[in-house]
Amino acid sequence: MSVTADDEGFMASAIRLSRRHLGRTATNPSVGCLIVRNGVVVGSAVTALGGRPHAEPQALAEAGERARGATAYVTLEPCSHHGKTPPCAEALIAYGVARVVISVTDPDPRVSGRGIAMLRQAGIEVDAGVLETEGRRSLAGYLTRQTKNRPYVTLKLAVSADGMIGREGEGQVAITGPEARAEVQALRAETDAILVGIGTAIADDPLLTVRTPGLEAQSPIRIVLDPSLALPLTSKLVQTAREVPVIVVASEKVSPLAADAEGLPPSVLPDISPTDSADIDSRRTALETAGVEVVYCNPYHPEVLLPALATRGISSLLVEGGAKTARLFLEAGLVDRIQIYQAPGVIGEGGIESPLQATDIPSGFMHMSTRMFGDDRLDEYERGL
Ligand code: AOF
Ligand code: ZN
Repeated sequence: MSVTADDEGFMASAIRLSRRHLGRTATNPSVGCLIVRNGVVVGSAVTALGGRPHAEPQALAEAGERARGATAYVTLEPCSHHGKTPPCAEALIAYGVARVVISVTDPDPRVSGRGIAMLRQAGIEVDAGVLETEGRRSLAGYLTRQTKNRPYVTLKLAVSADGMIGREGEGQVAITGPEARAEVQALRAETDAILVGIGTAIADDPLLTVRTPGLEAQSPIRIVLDPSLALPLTSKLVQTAREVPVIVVASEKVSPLAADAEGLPPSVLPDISPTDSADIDSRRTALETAGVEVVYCNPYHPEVLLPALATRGISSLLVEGGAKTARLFLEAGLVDRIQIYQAPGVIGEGGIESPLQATDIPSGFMHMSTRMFGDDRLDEYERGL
């Protein structure tokens, strides 16, 4: 049997379902599964919060006897390994499913084609690669961490009509309206970690949490690139570090002068004054006492930092500011998705220029969509996975 339009329709539903637990199943991917018998969905599930149970056994349990002879639609190849749960491929076989339709094959070395082989050996018909582009987008964090050993990076910018992202010395300036801000909250909720530079952390004193009622528990880990540990103990980030984790990435070389010596352009270096190491040690102790985790890693080289974050299980990272941090990631070629909110208001005098305008998106990015949130226009650009 070949793949039909109905197959694509059910897979689209499975992908949509999988998105429900995005950012809440780490380090497992959020997978969607539908069991369909005679064109009717008789079981459906998404990977449980925390990553287990996997999607398939839950959908099969709902379908029960009706799974016999049915078709299963799964966004990721069913697992074949005995991990923390038994293999999903075995469950599909045991329930007597006749056909399995898969969007994306699993790069996990414990699975990687073995799930499909197990199903076929049991006489089950398998079609893989259905709506693969959409499936890969829904699994972007998982696939990027598995295959590139780093998180999937989204850069979000809110730009005024005159191309500014803020005003010098004024802290947080409202650029977008409430609808766009609500959408950003939803994006944070499905992301593992959110990152800002020390300049933004000091100037804006942001909280970086999810405040949407009911979704507060989905706040991402908050990360500050802070070479010389300048994050104030009175900042909102430090004050709330015991409720939502804060990681401060400090320079291994302590002094920003050392970074200068590495030949990095001033456009990516934060404005910090050199400090002596005794001072650094006492600040580290104070931050740790307040519940902040201090990690020593080169904050100027995302290509070093990102694998370290992946090793901690972070699959998706949202870079929210400021201009220097955005440039650092863009210049390293380590941005996978760009979201630009274009707002109608003008910042004018003293504006901080956006590191990126909708007219100079780096090559390799494809324009994916334009959506309106109130008066603000969101343009989304992605690179291929
Ligand atoms: C599936 N269905 O819903 C998910 C899968 O640590 P474990 O034992 O839970 O295994 C984690 C691996 O399981 C993960 O790397 C990926 O290969 C797979 N995730 N597989 O059949 C699911 N979430
Ligand atoms: Zn599984």
